[in-house]
Parts: sequence; structure tokens; C-alpha cells
Amino acid sequence: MRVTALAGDVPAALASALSVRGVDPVRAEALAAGGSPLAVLFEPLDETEGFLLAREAVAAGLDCHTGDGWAVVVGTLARLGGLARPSATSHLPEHLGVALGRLLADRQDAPLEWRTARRVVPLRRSCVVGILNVTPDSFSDGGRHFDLEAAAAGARAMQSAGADVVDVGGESTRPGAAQPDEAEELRRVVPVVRRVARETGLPVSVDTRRSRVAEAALEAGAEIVNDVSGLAHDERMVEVVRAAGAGVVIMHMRGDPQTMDARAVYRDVAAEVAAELAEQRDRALAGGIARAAVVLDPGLGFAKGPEHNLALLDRLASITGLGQPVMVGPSRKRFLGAATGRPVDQRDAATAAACVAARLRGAQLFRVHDVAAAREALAVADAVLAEGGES
Ligand code: HH2
Repeated sequence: MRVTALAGDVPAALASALSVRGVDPVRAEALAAGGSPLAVLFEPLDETEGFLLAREAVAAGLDCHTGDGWAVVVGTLARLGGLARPSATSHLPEHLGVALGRLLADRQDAPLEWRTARRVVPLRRSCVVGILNVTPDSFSDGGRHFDLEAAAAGARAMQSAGADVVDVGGESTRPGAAQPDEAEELRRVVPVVRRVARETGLPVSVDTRRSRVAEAALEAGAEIVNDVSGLAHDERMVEVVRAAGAGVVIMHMRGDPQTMDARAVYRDVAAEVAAELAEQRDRALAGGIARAAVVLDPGLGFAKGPEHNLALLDRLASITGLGQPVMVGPSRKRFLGAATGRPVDQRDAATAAACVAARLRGAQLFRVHDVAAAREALAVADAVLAEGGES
């Protein structure tokens, strides 16, 4: 007799272990989904809420750890679902049940596709987003694609290397960078967007915090807005995205590129970034943006120290748990230099490794400079996940 640990945290792997032993596949999937363990943080909580939550969680067969103003409930999805459901015998305050129920439902319907203004981008395999910075001063590729011909050639090369989306940006957002004026950003971005959209036929996203730049780029053929301020910098941005039916990347940052480094202060970076992203997502939905259009991004390097970036990659479950596709942008960033000792022009292998780490923790979109390296590394991660029945 042997006792073997199963990958119970990977429902598809557990389902596969059951179905190869003769359990009906549909039943195996249901058993595995209900049996997978999950830890849920409730914060802030007052004393009565904490007391009632702990009592009801334990009665439902869950583990509950409480502290000053918080509780962590651990158990299977099936039991957490039971705790969330209102019942005549439960004394769980209703709003706690509702919030837990929403989290569980959001996790369950994490979309496998992304709706943009012009198409639906499939997300079953990794989606590689090539970075095309039309700037003189971006931290790793500033100046390289600064004229139209060079930018168009760069986009064609990315397409041949397997890019699914091209992200065109006219503003460097490296720490401390100065923002170009709006006319200059428009001059940089719009002709490149028009040319790349027409020439490649790929979905083009525009990396901007300004609604007028987003609007002009969408008119020129872009179909996605990638806003590093999470739609917070420009109050018209939500409306511009909504009116165009554009896809949108809501990225987490605190402050702006001038001030963000001083704001990299967290007690629990994954939980705080998830909570702040959830608020921004809800604001976008309240403004009429479709849920199917929204991708979330933890904003590696934006108001984050090296330890925060690594913790976010490791605890990506807090972000994927919000039930939207997740993008990460580790490409060539400082924390990879800190981990490998490599200078900025030698970080593409490290970037590919970070993409794989994120993929295995549930990210679906990867914003990179070196498309070929990321595509190849992610092909392996995708194959591993497909074998486990994950996609
Ligand atoms: N990172 C940068 C810019 N835009 N967008 C998303 N969604 N996620 C990111 O991580 C992200 C982003 C910064 O990188 P880069 O474009 O290479 O540099 P610069 O801002 O200097 O142009």
C-alpha cells in the first residue's frame, strides 16, 4: 500500500486522477471542483462580524483563523459555498455571505476570452502582447521604434514571432519619467496605430492614460485601451472605453510615475492590490464597460519594490480570484535584474521565466518586448497545463 499526495489544488489534475480510476468524468470534475481548497480573507471586520463568521465557518466544517479586524477561512470550495448560502440556521451576517458568494461566483466564471471593440481574443492558450514603445525614453527600448517605418517593421517582426496583440505606447512610464504633452503623445501614437492595425490585422492596444489619445487611437484602428492608471488618471476614460466597446486593461498603480516609488508600502501586497483592482473594476462596470472587456494587471514595477513584484507573482491567486483574465508585464523590469544580476538588455530569458511562473499561477496575457522568447517558453507552460486538463 502506498499513500500518494494528489495535486488537490489543481481541480483538473484531481479530476483526471479520479477519471482514470473509472469515476465518470462529469462526476470527477464536479467532485474535484468542490474538493479544491481555498483560503479566503475577510478584512476589515468588527468584533461581532468576526465572532459570528468564526462560529458559522467552524459549524460548516471550515477552518477559521481570526485576528484584530480580520478572519481567514480555509476549506473546500463546496463548504465555502455552503457558508455563503443563506439558510434558516445560519447567523452569518448577510453582507458577509453575499460578499463570499460573489467571490466564489467570480472565480468560477473566469472568462476564457476577451472582448475587444472588433473581435473576441481567445485566451485558452497564452496571449502574448508585444510592446511597441514609440518613445525616445522608454527604459529598455527607448528610441528603437521612434519613427513610423521602424515601428511598422517592429510590429511585423512581433507578428512573425507569434504576437497575439500589439501594444503601442507614446509615453514612458518608468519611475520619474516626465509625461509628454497631449499633442506630442497623439503625434507619436496615432499614425503607428493606424499603420500597425492595417498592416498586421492584429488587435492593437493603446497604452495611454489620456482619454483623447485613447479616442483618437480607437478611431485609427486600435481596439483595446491599456491604462496604467487603472482608468483613474482621466475622468473621461471610462466613457471613451464604453462608447467604443473597447477591450480594456486596468492596471494597478499608486500615485503616478513621478510619485509611485514612495508609495510602495504594503502590509499584504497581494490582498491590497486585489482590493484596489476590484474597486477599479467595479467602477468601470458601473460606468457601463462590459465585464467581458476587462483584463486586470497587478502592475509589476508600478509602486512596487522587488519583493512586492515577486510576492505578487507568487500570490497571483488573489488577482485571478477576481474573475477577470489577468495580464502581467514583467518584461526586463528591475526586479528581474535584482534576481539575476543581469542588465536591462539581457533580461529576456528572465522575462520568459517570469511569464511561465505567472502562467502556472493563472495569468493569461503577457506583455513583453521579446515576443519569440516568451512565446516559446509559454508554449511549454501551455502544454503542461493542457496535459493537466487545465485548458
Ligand atoms: N508596464 C509598462 C508600461 N505599460 N502596461 C501594463 N498593462 N502592464 C505593465 O506592466 C506595463 C504597462 C512599463 O514598461 P515599458 O513599456 O517597457 O517601459 P516604459 O514605460 O519606460 O515605456
